[in-house]
Amino acid sequence: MIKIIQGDITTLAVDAIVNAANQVMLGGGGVDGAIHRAAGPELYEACLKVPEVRPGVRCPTGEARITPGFRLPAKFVIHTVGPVYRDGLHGEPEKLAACYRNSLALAAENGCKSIAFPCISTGVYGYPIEDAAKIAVREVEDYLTQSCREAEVAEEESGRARSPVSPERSEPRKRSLEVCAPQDRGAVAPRPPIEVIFCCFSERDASVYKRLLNMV
Ligand code: AR6
Repeated sequence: MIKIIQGDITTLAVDAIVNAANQVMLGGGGVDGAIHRAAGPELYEACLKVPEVRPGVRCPTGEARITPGFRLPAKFVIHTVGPVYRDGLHGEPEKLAACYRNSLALAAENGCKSIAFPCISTGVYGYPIEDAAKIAVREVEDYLTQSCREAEVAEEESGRARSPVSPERSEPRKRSLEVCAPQDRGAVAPRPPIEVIFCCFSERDASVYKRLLNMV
């Protein structure tokens, strides 16, 4: 399920809020500063403990790291680093998409059932809101569609295990499984369903998301 909220992400009682951080991951301005202030100095200490992948880089652009939320109502903070926007032709769309995908994957790995995203990269990093929101919506919708398919397949598989199908029924069932899960997922567990909130600071940003999601 997708929701749009206009307001301050630090007030949301969800399992995880996403921080639009920088590579050093030790705080900054914008939503990053607001999250560090609300979470308290423990968040800074926790970020310091995230290992550097190279000097001055705890989280490369497009990747994500997780810490507790400390004094926030949210259980976790997922820190991700969006791209600095140049002209959209220097890998920015791919990097921004990776932020959403990696944050959702990290939330799922940590058992989160709800996650709130700010409009990553659209402040100091200058990504045009219309373009950034399209990417955000696409990635979240893809993720939710995929997790829904995986849940259907898991249910079908457990149903089959409970009541073995007769040979004449097995063919159509197999075909429907193929429709649901075109790629070979092996024994990977289905992704748990997750509620996704787009938390927009401004009314204008919220209206962009509402239009993209046909909520106006
Ligand atoms: N709740 C929700 N959204 C917010 C809040 C808040 N409390 N405060 C700001 N926003 P930005 P970036 C919105 O600049 O562009 C930092 O210094 C804001 O209106 O925070 O990814 C980091 O340390 C905008 O829509 O992040 C990095 O150096 C969105 O959050 C750099 O900025 C993102 O704006 C990251 O830049």
